[in-house]
Amino acid sequence: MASKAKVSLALLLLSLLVLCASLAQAKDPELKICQNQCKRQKQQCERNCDEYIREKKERERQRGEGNGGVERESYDREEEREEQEEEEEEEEAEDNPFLFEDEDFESRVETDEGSVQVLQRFTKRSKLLRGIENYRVAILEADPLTFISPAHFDAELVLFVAKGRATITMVRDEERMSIVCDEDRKSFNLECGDVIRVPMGTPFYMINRDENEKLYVVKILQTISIPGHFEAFNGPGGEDPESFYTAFSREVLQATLKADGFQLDKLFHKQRKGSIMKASKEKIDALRQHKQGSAGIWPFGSFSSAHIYNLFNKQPSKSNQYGSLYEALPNDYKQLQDVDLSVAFANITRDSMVGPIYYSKATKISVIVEGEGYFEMACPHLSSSRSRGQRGGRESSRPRKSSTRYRKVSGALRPGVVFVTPASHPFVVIASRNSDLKVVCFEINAKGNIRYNLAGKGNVMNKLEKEAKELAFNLPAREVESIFNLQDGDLFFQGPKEREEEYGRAFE
Ligand SMILES: [Cu+2]
Repeated sequence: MASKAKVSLALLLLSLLVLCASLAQAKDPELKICQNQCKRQKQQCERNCDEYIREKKERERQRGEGNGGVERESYDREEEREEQEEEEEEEEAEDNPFLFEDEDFESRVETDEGSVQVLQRFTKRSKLLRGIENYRVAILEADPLTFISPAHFDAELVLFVAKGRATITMVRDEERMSIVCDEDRKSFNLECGDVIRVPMGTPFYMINRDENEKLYVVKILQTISIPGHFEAFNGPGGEDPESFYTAFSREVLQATLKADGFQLDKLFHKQRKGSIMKASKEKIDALRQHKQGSAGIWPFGSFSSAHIYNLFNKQPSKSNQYGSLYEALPNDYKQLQDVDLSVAFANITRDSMVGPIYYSKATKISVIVEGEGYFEMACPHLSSSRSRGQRGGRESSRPRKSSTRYRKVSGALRPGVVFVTPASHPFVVIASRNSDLKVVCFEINAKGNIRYNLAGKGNVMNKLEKEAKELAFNLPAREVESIFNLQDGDLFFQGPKEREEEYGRAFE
């Protein structure tokens, strides 16, 4: 009996202790912080689950039914998995691995006022896109009179304003700042056609300063610290967007900011609007750049020359009735040299086409901004059995002396679609009969890149020696020449007359 009493007494003491502890805890301001952290972790976890399901569905879609069920793996194991997948490359590539649509984007920000959609990693789709695995594409849309919260990225960023009017403000690195001038930050008013680079790690924020028009910005990111991956780091914020300050322990924050718990709670728990939010006209007016003639020269860091480059402010590099090409090459715009990128905008007139061309060393990522159409590309990497099927009756049964075969890759183009034309792959882009096709292009490995025309003026075939033509085509040179001289246009041509079938197929 005595031992039973002892046990009950011990239990009583224990529960008293627990009670005291929880009472003490209730008073402790850290409880609230801890609860908030838990809440955030839970939200993060839910987000991860959503992402996992999306990725899983995506893989299932690519591999066809009955072959799904991919386990969630850590980033470390991703590499290993990718190596295993190399074996399956051929099969995977049977689909068009060069075309990306709405479902290939994931939403990183989604508020009532706007969104940031990020295209999946290129290597997630196919190993054939390894050459551009360090690049990511993102699209920002923001309603009129909105503020996009300050953040820095662990990637180089190049923005192209496809629609609307923005102001971007970058905050400068203090050390460099003291060397060159006394400004803490610089704002640039951006218009349609502007290209601007935000150097990696630079804190920046934006506004849509237009009262009526949506802002539409196409971004390319060159990932550096974790190839193929990038993250935004929000300093200002609270619960949503979460501020990275809140990852530090409370003691550290109190000591570094010399603030008490009450002040910290106030500072980091107010914001819940997400990173794109409405802003009053007065605030927008204060945030836009008021100086005339936009930015001028801002000599900090790699910003040693002009900062904004407007594609439409100079003559197009090619233009005729069938279309125009505007380009910002690394030589034109020094900001692009470090990232080895060129940015171009092609406006293909309705019922017209650009190409066939190929780029000697640049891989081109094209984002459709407006209009409809389709593209075709010759690819030697995809399974040859398909190409035999497509070529139908023309296929001879004679044994082949060269093993390289080309498959036609094609895809329907509409706003928001992204397609990739790897270096050296010949391609054409064709606008629909009803609308001009407007395409923003990022060309990776731009330094020393050459565009080779395969038809029309200056085409490569016409540049071969007579004897080389004869030997290579096994035809008299004049016959070869008479054919390659028929088209005298330059780069942009009249589109194909009969293409209902092709067009229909591309839209399937
Ligand atoms: Cu290929």
